[in-house]
Amino acid sequence: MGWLAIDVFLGQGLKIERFPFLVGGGGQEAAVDFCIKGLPPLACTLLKSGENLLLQVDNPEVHAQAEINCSPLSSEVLLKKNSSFCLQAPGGLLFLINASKPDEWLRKSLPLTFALKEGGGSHGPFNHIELTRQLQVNPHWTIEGMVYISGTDACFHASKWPGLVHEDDPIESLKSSHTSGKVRGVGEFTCPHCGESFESADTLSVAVHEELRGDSILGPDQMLRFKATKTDGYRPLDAYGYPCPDLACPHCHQKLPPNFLQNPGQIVSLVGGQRAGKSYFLAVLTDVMPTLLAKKTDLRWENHDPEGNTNLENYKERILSAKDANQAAIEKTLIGGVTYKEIHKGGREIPMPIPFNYRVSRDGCEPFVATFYDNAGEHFTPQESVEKNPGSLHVTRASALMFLFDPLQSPKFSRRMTSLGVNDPQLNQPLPDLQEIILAEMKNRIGRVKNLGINEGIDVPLAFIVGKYDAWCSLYAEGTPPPREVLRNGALDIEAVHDNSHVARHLLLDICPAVVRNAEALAPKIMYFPTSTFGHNAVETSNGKGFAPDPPRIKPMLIEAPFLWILSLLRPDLIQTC
Ligand SMILES: Nc1nc2c(ncn2[C@@H]2O[C@H](COP(=O)(O)OP(=O)(O)O)[C@@H](O)[C@H]2O)c(=O)[nH]1
Ligand SMILES: [Mg+2]
Repeated sequence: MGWLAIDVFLGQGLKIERFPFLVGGGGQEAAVDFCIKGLPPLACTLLKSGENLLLQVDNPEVHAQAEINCSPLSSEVLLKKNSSFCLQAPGGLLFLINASKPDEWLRKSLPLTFALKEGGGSHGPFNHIELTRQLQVNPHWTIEGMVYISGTDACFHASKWPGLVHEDDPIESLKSSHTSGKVRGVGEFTCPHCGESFESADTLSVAVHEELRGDSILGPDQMLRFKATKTDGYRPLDAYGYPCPDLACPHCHQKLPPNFLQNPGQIVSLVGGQRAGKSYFLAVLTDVMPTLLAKKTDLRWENHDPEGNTNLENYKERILSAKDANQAAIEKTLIGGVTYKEIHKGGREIPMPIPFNYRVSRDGCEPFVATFYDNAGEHFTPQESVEKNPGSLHVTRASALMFLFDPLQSPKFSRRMTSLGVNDPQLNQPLPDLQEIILAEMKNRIGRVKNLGINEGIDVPLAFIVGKYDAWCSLYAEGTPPPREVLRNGALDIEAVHDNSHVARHLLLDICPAVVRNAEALAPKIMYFPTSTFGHNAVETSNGKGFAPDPPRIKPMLIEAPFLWILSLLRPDLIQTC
């Protein structure tokens, strides 16, 4: 057995091995055995009394204000063995505990975690940053709450928590910004979940030990997010000494993708109207890329964040393992559907699209991490204001855009198809064609954030995908050669890309020229890509879920081309052009 003295706020502790044991702020006025900055130079003395401790407070100023486990203090208190105490003195908190294995206790229990009790409720556990944050956002807890050191009876009044600083004192709040866990909302990194910025030093760690379940933002089932103060040399340690490899955003507390600080990834935004085919496109793209790149190039396509990508991977499994179109029909991506998640942002919960991260790499090269989002189409329309629903703001941070145009929604395309006798089951669906509006709105949103002039285009590449080629291919004039393969000898055949683009653009200019003009005004660096996700006409389901592919017949056509073109621009060292 042995007694330990711990600075509650900093989470640093010491075995009490010699007596008398002096505790205080120290400095020139008093040499102390244990220093807690902020306390008067000498705050208390500890003497041995058998296995108990005798706590003496001689300083009248400390005596008048101090409390022990939330009760007033007499000048001498006997601290009985097998127990724990929190001495709250002006300027600091001292925790004393009698532990059976003091060294092990220090190793496993620091930094401390806390439970907050107020009214009938109990909250936490919190680490010291979380406790500060909780008291800031729930000021009434500061008045009524008592804070218990987790796993013990030691407690203090929440109002005495040293992390609470007066906001009107700029120097104090600056000094404390390091320990209070406040994040400024600026920094070189942007969270792929909530879109808020932060510095690498602001990231939180995700606790591993089961006892550390419960997070102030994510709820009681999730592991605690905490600001790490100890590491095992390269990984942060949680309060139980377990290494914690995962990092979380300091704003929304969502887990960041692996290696985020070394390689935060680049956003490739997929934009398009409702029912354009975005969800199928993303699911099938992530399915074909690993095999295609392995077969035709020396590149690897890997699932960069298996945990974060779960929903998209499940989605994909469901389509591709389906026996027929009825099973393969996927729900329309609703704001709030499976590719969305409620994210804590600006003090409320907002549905935001989940970032899906995939990685392209080759030995000896820095991998390219692409972040995709599967937005609901209505997120891109002007009615859905970004202020209220910021789920589409990733387009303003994107390194590249993919606009998925659905010719079957364009009345002009439908008329042309009908006049040529092309009869696709998806024609004449009662959907308003909002695609021109969406393109104009993209320009608006990006322009506002990037401060672009009215005639100024964005400087990121735009892959204009003309989807569902299976349905409209017969609109190409007689004798037009079919789109060409874009991978040749392990490289991107840029001539084939240009040829395919030229033919598709020509057709669009002929049928719906305003769309071409809008797209080119948005992004001068543009290329057109005829693709088909299914490679065959969609089948009408018999269960009323609309249209779907016939899974065994899925044979995508050129679905890889837009991404490979983008890759060749963003990372010419990874994929060469020929
Ligand atoms: N013919 C055809 N239909 C497709 C293709 N890709 C998607 N669709 C159909 O387009 C509709 C909308 O697809 P979905 O991916 O849900 O669109 P989203 O709203 O943009 O996510 C569905 O009925 C799909 O069956 C394709 O390559 N060819
Ligand atoms: Mg969708």
